[in-house]
Amino acid sequence: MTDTQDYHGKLVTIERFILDQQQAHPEATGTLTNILYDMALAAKIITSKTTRAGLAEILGSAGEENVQGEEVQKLDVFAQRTIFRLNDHTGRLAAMASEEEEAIIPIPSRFPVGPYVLVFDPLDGSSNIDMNVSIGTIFGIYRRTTASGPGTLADVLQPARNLVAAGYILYGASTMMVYSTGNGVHGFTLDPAIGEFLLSHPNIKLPAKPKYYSVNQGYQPFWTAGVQAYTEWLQRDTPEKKGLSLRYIGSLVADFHRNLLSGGVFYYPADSKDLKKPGGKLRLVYEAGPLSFLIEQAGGYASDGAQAILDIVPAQLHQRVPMFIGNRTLVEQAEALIRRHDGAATPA
Ligand code: AHM
Ligand code: MG
Repeated sequence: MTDTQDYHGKLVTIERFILDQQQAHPEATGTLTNILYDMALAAKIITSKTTRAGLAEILGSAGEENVQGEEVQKLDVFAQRTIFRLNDHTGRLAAMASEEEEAIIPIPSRFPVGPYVLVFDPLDGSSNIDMNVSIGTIFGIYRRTTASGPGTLADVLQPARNLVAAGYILYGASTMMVYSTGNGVHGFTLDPAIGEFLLSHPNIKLPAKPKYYSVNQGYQPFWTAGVQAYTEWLQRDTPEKKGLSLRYIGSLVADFHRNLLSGGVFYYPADSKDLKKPGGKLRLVYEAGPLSFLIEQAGGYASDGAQAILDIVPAQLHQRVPMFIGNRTLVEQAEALIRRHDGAATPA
């Protein structure tokens, strides 16, 4: 196990940190390490575009389009292609799956396949881009379950408890990459002057005293009685906590990151607003699953209102799931109030 205390006061790049973690596991082949490096590189490349988002059209119409003969790409498409291209040829993955693609993404047949699968949301919260609000990338890495050949959907449809690594990249005032390989949650901040991620948040643990609750309260009329009661409970002083303040950015990575550092709960419950989305909005495989893995590593808990999200076996790639994620006491209270007010079968 890496003793993150060793790093106190030292300049530690993400490469060194990941390598040190690998060296604590003599049986490791380095394959997982290299996938994480590739995600860090993807983060730098995507950052170079997201920080110029407002300029894309100006630059495009000023000549970029003519010179390159192609249209300025939408940033989410750019992020998707960046992650795909960095990972398609390395021989480390058997398949990928992304929010941007309907089916799983095979490794092109001219390249070798490897032992892992990568699931990702290349640019979550992309409706915020035009307003210069933080956005993020979410990813998870599984060991494939099939023995050989091209990866299959079955390799991807695993419960998040099977994740061997998960993380996110936050494109905010700084770019951060936060990840876990099941040995704590560690955060790195990109120093744009040197182009390196430096260890800034070793071994993140949720603060015991939560500060915030995060939900789109505009949907309150469409919530179940259980979710209404839960929200009222969060707002009140109770023996477990002081009444919480509301913070909601509407960008999952940014909301999650803030609550991870401050303590609190984020929820996107099932509601009756859109009957086509009975499971809420968020996706199990590449949004809720990886973040649930991280929150447990930070001492918290994630639930769909009835059970641990980590235990849900996905039936479909783009399946939606209600999500309550944060400090364990807060999430367990959501389960209790939903059970009491909505009955055991809800909310999915
Ligand atoms: P997206 O995957 O289409 O970007 O949507 C996901 C986003 C999350 O980042 C955020 O938590 C949620 O949608 C916000 O939804 P709403 O506007 O309904 O509150
Ligand atoms: Mg998304």
